[in-house]
Amino acid sequence: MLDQHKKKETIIKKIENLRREIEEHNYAYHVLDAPSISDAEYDKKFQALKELEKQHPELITPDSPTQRVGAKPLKEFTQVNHEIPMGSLDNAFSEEEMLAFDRRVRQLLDTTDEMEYVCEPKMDGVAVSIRYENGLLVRAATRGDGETGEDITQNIRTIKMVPLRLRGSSIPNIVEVRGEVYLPKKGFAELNARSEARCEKIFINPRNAAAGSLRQLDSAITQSRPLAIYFYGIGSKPSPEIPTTQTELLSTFKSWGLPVCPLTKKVKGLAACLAYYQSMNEKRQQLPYEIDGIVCKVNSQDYQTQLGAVSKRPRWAIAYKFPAEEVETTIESIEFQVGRTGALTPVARLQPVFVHGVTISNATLHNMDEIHRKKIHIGDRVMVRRAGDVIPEVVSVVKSAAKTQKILLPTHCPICHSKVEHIEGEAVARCSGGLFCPAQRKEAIKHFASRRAMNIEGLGDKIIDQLVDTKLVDNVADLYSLSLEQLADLDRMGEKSAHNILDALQTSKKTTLARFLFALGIREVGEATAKQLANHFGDLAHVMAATEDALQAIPDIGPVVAKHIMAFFAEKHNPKVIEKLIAAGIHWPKVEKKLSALQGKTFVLTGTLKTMGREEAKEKLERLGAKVAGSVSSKTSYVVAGEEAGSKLLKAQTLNVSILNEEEFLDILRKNG
Ligand code: 5U1
Repeated sequence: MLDQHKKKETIIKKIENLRREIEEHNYAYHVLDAPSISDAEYDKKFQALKELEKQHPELITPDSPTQRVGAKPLKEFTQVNHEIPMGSLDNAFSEEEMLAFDRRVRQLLDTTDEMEYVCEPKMDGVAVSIRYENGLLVRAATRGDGETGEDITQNIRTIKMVPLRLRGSSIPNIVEVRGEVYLPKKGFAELNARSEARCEKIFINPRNAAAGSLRQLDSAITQSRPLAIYFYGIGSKPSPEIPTTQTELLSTFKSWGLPVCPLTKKVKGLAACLAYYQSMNEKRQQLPYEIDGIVCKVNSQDYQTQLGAVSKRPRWAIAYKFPAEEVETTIESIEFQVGRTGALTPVARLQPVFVHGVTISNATLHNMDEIHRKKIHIGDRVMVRRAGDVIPEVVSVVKSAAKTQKILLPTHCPICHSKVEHIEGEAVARCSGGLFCPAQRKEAIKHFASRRAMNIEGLGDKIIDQLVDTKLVDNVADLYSLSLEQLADLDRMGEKSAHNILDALQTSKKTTLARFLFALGIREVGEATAKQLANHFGDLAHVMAATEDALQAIPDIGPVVAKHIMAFFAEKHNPKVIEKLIAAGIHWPKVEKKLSALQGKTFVLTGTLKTMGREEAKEKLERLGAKVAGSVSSKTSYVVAGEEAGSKLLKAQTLNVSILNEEEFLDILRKNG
């Protein structure tokens, strides 16, 4: 018995030692950037640990390096509310804008001293927030809309650079750390090469590839992508108190085992920030990862607190973006693409050019007016611009083709041959085929299935093209009656992928009214308008029956959008498709109508408020449904009068409009917030 006990003790010790050693090597490799053993030796230790754990599964702990993958694929991601919202950064694109930033910072802090800044490369990746409790990684979430993200814990655990347990002795009980997950250039090129060989989706840039990898329901797929991370911020107020400067915060991160970008630099004054920007712009081609600018932060956290934030954008930090990349190439031909609403977009097919790891072979020409304005012809040498996620565009002609060929707008749709309509005064020409046009049908279905709409995972563009071409799907409702055999028979589809799509279709049936309205693809109804429609009317029947006046009562909806909405529901075909979708099982929770007491009220702000700026006050009021006007009239509900209020206050008194002082105004915000 005693012998048995001793044996077990030895095994426990062995396992603990192996884990400690592996963690040490991970730390040396990822945080200190100083590998301490060869890959082969590392693998040997890892396999030894795996073997011991296999023999003694009762000794497996969640922070063991072997436990990065293993959880079952998820059905869907759950939502996470960020205790402290995940803000975003203001952008600067010129030295003048950086000058204005520095001036504003010093003005607000009432100092003429040069400011101490920390400059960091701006990783072109995906922001995440990771929570550690008593040192153990317990949850990871995407940024989402800043307030609510998605729980991607399983996927974050697969990234070797993310410690499953924090190191060191001074770890807060609870701490949320924020950083950027990215895909190094080499990993991106390898991933795309693999995808191409398997005829799978090619990612347009490393950021999209990183985002796509984090959005996998099966963490084994995420693990196969060589994701990396750098940490840069904190998302909770940990106790004991953490450091008082950004540089100290980053050093503390390193001591906890969290990797921090080694190119981060503390500098004094704006000129040094600008020099850092220049040096990064020169270095970026050689870096192993994509950066799209630098981030400049006020170092002192005391100052950061004093400066605060406006609309979740800290006033103490700014992203100084690199200019868009431009390359020269030749236009080989021009085609017209037909979009969801029938809009014809001229697209230039280019002699392929390679920019920062991405091959560009198409660029948008926007519309015919642009072609004429820029004097573009087939065969021209042109400059093409690629900026972030947007589709590359032709900027200008460098050298005209020897023999120019005029580009003409087709009179008939290149896809369905319906007449092309060009309404006087509108830049866009449209195919008049409506849903008869396969291109419009395909685009409508792609939009319906897209992530922010019905989020039908795996139903990619190529599959939708095939479904429409083979006439299996005519409208979005047909998606829900597809069979396993029909899907499995498509090109490059196996039974497993077909199963996954059926599962995703099933999952998509549980949605929200706002998503459903957005998914319908009504012209000019984006996500924000769809949300407003859902909140305002509360149910689908009321949206469908709304009059033009009722629609225009919503702040963002003017006569044009109202007409598009009415026209959509008046088209005989559309209510029938909606009926079929509901019959197929699409449902959503009842919408709690969020009619604020301030809905329909008009405010005018005058004078200086002590507690917030004019913009902030305006935004707070608008978020509560109020309108903010620039001048007082008899229709004004309230005038908020700060210090040194002037003529607007006098006018309010003359017109007998209710006047609020700052205290009363704050009270209204509190009661309705
Ligand atoms: N490097 C870096 N990226 N980045 C992004 N730092 C950084 N800081 C951010 C964001 C959104 O936000 C903090 C300033 C709150």
